[in-house]
Amino acid sequence: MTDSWTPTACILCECNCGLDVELGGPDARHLVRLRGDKRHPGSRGYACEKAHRLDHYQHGKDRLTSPLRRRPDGTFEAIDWDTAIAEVAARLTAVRDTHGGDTIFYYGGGGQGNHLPGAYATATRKVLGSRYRSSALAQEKTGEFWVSDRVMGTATRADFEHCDVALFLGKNPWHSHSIPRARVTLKAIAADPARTLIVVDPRKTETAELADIHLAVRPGTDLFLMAALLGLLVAPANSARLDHAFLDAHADPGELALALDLLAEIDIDACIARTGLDPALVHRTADVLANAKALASFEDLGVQMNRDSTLVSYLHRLLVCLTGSFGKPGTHFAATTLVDLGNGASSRLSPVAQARIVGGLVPCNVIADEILNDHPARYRAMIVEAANPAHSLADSKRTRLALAALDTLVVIDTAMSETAKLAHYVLPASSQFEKAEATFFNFDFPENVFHLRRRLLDPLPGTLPEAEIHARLCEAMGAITEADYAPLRAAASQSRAAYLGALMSRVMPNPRLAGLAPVLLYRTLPLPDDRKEGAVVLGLVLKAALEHGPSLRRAGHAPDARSPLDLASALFDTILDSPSGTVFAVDTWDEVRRRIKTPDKRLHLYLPDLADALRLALATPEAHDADFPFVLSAGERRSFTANTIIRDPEWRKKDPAGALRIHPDDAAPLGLTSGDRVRLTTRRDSVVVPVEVSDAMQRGHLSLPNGLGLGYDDAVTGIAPNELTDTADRDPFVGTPWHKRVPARLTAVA
Ligand SMILES: Nc1nc2c(c(=O)[nH]1)N[C@H]1C(S)=C(S)[C@@H](COP(=O)(O)OP(=O)(O)OC[C@H]3O[C@@H](n4cnc5c(=O)[nH]c(N)nc54)[C@H](O)[C@@H]3O)O[C@H]1N2
Ligand SMILES: Nc1nc2c(c(=O)[nH]1)N[C@H]1C(S)=C(S)[C@@H](COP(=O)(O)OP(=O)(O)OC[C@H]3O[C@@H](n4cnc5c(=O)[nH]c(N)nc54)[C@H](O)[C@@H]3O)O[C@H]1N2
Ligand code: SF4
Ligand SMILES: [Mo]
Repeated sequence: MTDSWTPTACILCECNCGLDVELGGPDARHLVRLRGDKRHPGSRGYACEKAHRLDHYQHGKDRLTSPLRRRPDGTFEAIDWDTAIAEVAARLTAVRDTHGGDTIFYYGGGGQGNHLPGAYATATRKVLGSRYRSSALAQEKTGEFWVSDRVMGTATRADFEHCDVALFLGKNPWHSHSIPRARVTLKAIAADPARTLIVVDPRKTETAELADIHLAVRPGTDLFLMAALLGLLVAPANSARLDHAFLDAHADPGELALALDLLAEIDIDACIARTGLDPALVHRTADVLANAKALASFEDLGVQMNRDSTLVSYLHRLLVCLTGSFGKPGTHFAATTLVDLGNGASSRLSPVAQARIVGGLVPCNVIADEILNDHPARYRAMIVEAANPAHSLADSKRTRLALAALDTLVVIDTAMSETAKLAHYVLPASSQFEKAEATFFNFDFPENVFHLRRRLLDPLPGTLPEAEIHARLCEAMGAITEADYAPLRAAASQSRAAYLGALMSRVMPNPRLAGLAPVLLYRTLPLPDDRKEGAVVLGLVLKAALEHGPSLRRAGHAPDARSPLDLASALFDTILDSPSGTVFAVDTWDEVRRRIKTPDKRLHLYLPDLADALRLALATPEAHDADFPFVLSAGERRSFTANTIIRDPEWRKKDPAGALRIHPDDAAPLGLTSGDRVRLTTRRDSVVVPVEVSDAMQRGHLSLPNGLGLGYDDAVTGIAPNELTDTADRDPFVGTPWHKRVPARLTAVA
């Protein structure tokens, strides 16, 4: 039993707030007290209510403690690690040798708190020749990535701490966070009469309660709102409102003219009518946006998992550019990254469904289509790591069919997830407190933070960190031998400089070894036990030192470093020696303005395919489906939801059953009061769920929480949202799901 506080981080959302933890309980393995870590340079002591419940993650009853192999009758038998690694290696190489590496699909790689597994998995995938992959980002951000890449050559985040106008489009940061110290920042904006908080959400969310302007659009009409706002912004009387200096400096002039023509065509009144909003409020909002000195904006799932999502992303991008909201304090920036999580469009298509791959990710909604057919290029095997697609992909019933149709499904997880239950092999990972871990959600600005958390506890017996699992798999497949390790080990015994030299001269120029670098580093770089899995970070830091030298140098870790190698080495040492995280890059707004990375360094504001689709969408009348009069938002973030990271329902201090939220006028005809149950039916399923009658909802709009419906202790709590969704409901450009727009109906339960 120790009574000292040890630094770590929260793993429940992408903010990864620094935490101090006090261990206690049996074997001192429980996270008994938790508080925000003031030394963490990003979160600076901030933490929300969820962090206090992390022991429910560490001590879930369904933690896995042995590799499992599926028997022909569908039950599992425990096997030892040597057998598991040998058999998984043999089965995956057999698939590769028979059908080609392209038929081995990789899903996941990390969740909200752990991205090192995905980094190590690149070695295993390289050996297998597996090129197709996906993750949850292809359920949310790929439309925004695709548009941002075409318009600006980069994705952006925004500086809410210094903006005078903040716009949240389909986002409830009070609960979902995603910006550092969200509640502090939101309250500061709300309290300052000189700053304006604008929230676009059909619900009166906690964030909307704080807002100066709440635009409670009719669900799914954000495209019309954005069109109206942009139409107002470019109206001839208002053209002084555009940031002409910014546009003259950066935009392609011909395309700017075309974009302005496109926006000038918009029938503003008709668009406003579609949103159900008071026209005066929309006009006032346009005035606020036009007069903003610094606009920070964030689009999220309310629009990204909704119809017209990519078109909304396009109009949002136009708003950012036309108002010059890029490259100055309080606006958008492109951060220095250690790993580019999803930037970059690509011209690749998925092999069977021929769906557009953005940021290297196959659209989640076509994964089942890629498997359930007899096409020779169909995926035959799948590795799922730190993700739960049988629960998180649209249409769980179809996902289960697809996973069952695979020759081999290998799941690497800490717990017996819905996906693990379907696997041929389950490989038990050590928890995020039982190994060194980190994420690449590093979006702070101007000081960007990286936190390599140290191992807090010994691995639960029977489990292994992913780094070890991938190293063993690569070795078992015969892809790496002692002969590959020996020169690196020899160099390591001399000095860090010799080691980096060996990496640069022996590993990087050799395509076979370069692909295996994560495992080579893990096996040969001498590190303290509690930081071992951080080895791959040296490779990432080296790459960053080569690409972003000035930003890294400004962080001051190696003021005298002469070469990128010295810089990388010094920064890596700082990372190892900073248990609460460290600032790894410092940027300037001048530098940001140089990060318009389209091939000609210009903003491309007119995207012809999206412009045509916009014209069509604005001219298409609203369709009504009498069978499904309600719009169900399937997957709201609430006070105690965190995807499927914590499976024990006891962790949720509020809303234990995960109620369906409904407006009083919709509840009354069915005789419903809070706590009553109702039957909810969609095209894919029919379930019975308790309701919470709430004035925050709009009529006709229903909302279910995200991450419920998990099996635990032989019981299932709440509704798994994707039993209700349909893969066909997806964006036509990038295949993102319409989880916030599920056609539904309600009937009384006898
Ligand atoms: N507590 C908690 N926090 C989380 C997570 C979690 O599971 N729990 N998950 C993390 C993850 S993975 C992500 S991606 C983020 C997501 O963060 P958010 O995008 O903020 O999360 P949601 O609650 O799913 O959706 C946001 C809002 O969209 C609104 N919405 C629904 N329909 C529409 C519509 O038609 N138009 C508009 N404008 N809005 C609409 C909903 O009412 C909701 O308030 O949260 C992260 N943070
Ligand atoms: N209907 C609907 N569906 C949605 C959403 C929605 O709003 N509505 N939201 C979508 C979004 S935005 C997201 S981000 C996804 C989230 O869904 P997924 O990306 O599938 O991820 P998680 O639910 O976070 O699952 C994480 C898994 O990692 C495991 N795990 C935890 N720690 C470790 C570890 O250290 N190592 C390993 N190997 N495994 C570990 C957990 O046990 C769990 O099984 O869901 C998406 N699905
Ligand atoms: S859930 Fe997110 S905001 Fe809350 S403490 Fe954890 S990382 Fe921070
Ligand atoms: Mo997400």
